Amino acid sequence: MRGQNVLVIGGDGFCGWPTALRLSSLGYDVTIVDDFSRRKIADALGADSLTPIADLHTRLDTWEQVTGRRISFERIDIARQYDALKDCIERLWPDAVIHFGEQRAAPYSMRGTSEKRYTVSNNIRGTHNLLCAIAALRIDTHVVHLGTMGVYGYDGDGLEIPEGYLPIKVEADDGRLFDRDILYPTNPGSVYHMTKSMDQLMFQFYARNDGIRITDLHQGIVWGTQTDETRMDERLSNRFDYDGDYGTVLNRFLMQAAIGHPLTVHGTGGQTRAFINIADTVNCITLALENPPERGDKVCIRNQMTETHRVRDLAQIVARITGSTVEMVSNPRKEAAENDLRVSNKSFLDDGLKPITLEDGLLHESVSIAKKYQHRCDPAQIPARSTWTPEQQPGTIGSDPMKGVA
Ligand code: NAD
Ligand code: USQ
Repeated sequence: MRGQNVLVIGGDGFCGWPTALRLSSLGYDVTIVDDFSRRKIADALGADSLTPIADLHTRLDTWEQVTGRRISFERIDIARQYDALKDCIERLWPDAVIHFGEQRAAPYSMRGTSEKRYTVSNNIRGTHNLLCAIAALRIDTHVVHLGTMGVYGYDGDGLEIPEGYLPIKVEADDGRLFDRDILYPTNPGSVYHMTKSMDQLMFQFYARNDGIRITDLHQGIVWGTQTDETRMDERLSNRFDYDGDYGTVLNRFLMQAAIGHPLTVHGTGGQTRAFINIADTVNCITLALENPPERGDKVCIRNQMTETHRVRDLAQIVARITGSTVEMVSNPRKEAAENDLRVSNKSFLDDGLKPITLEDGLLHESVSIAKKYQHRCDPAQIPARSTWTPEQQPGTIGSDPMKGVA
C-alpha cells in the first residue's frame, strides 16, 4: 500500500489536511487538489478559523522542512474545471482518490438561495466530474468519499442503522417473497445533506456501469482539531471553525466554554448525533485505503463514527468540566426535537479501529487550544443565524437544558 500515489481532493480543509499529512508520513505519495473555496467563504462571512492557519504553500514547505517529505499541490475547482481535473488524474494516474472537496456546512447550505444553489452545483458537479473523468480514462483507482451520517436522517426510533444497505423482503402479487438489498432509505435534513444523498446514487451507478471501486464513508460530526502530525509545528495547525454556519456542535461548545460564552443548545437539545474525533477520521481513512473493494463490487459503505450523544448531554459534560453555563436558544433548523440513534460501525472495528472517545482527555486539549487563541474569536460570529425557513427567528428560550424535557 505504502508508496502508492494518492490524490486528496479538498486537502486544504479540516479533515483533508490532517489526512494528507498522515498519508504522507506513512509513505504515500500525496497530491492535494483544492480550489480554496473554504478559505474564500470564510473571508466572505468574516468568520476565520479560531486557530491561525498558514496558507497552503507555507503548510507544504513546513511539512517538507519538518519531515523531508514533499506533498504536491494542484489548484483545481473540480466542479468547474473538468478538463484540468481529468488532465491531473491522467498525469498522476493515482492508485486512490480521496474526495473531501465539497461545501460541507448544513447551515451555510440553508442560508439563502445563492448558497443552496452553490452547494448543489459545487457538490453534485464535483462528484460527477470526478467519476466521469475516472470512467473516461478507464483508470482502476479507488475512490474514497467522505459522506455523512445525515443521509440516514434523524427520525430514528433507536433501531440500529446498518452500514449503507438494508436487506428487505418484497412481497409479489402472488404472495412470493423476494430478497433485496437496497440503499438505506435516505432522509436528508438540509440542502447540504441532500447533496450527499444524491452522491450515493452517482456512486451506485458508476460502480455498476464502469466498475469503479468506491468506498463511501458515512461520517458523523467531527470534533477536536489537532492530530499527531498537525501538532508538529504551529504552521501545520488545523482549522477550528466556531461560527454559526461552519462550527460543529461539540467544537462550538468547547470554544464557547473557553471564552466564557454560554453553550448554545438548540431547542431542547434532545437531538442525538454520531461523533468522531479528528484523529479517528484520519485513522479510518487510512483503514479504508488499505482495505479497498474489488473491481465490480457494489459501493462499500462504512459508518465512520465512534459514539453517539444527545446535544444537551454534551453541553452538560462540557459545562461540568469547564464550569460554563448553558443557554437554550430557539432551534434555527427543522429537525426532530428528540431522537434516538444507534449505529453500526462494525466494519472499522473489525479492521482494528480503537475508538477515541470523549473520555480520552482530548476535550481538555480543545478547550486549551481555544483559550490560547481566544483573542482571535469574534463573538458576533457565534450565533447561528441561518434558519431553515423564513418564519424561524433566532433567540434565547431558556437557560436550563433539562427544563421541559421528560
Ligand atoms: P472543509 O470545508 O474544511 O474542507 C473541504 C475542502 O474542499 C476545502 O479546503 C475546500 O476549499 C475544498 N473544496 C470544496 N469544493 C471544492 C471544489 N469544487 N474543488 C476543489 N476543492 C473544493 O470541510 P471538512 O470538514 O474538511 O469536510 C470534508 C468532507 O468531509 C466533506 O465532504 C464533508 O461533507 C465531510 N464530513 C465532514 C464532517 C465534519 O464534521 N467536518 C462530518 C462528516 C462528513
Ligand atoms: N447544535 C446545537 N447548538 C449549536 C450547534 C448545533 O444545539 O451551537 C445542534 C444542531 O441543531 C444539530 C446538532 O447540534 O441538531 C448537530 O449540528 P452540527 O452543526 O454539529 O452538525 P451538522 O449540521 O449535522 O453537520 C456536521 C458537518 C457536516 C457533516 C455532519 C455529520 O458540518 O459536514 O456531514 O456534521 S452528521 O451530523 O452526522 O450528518
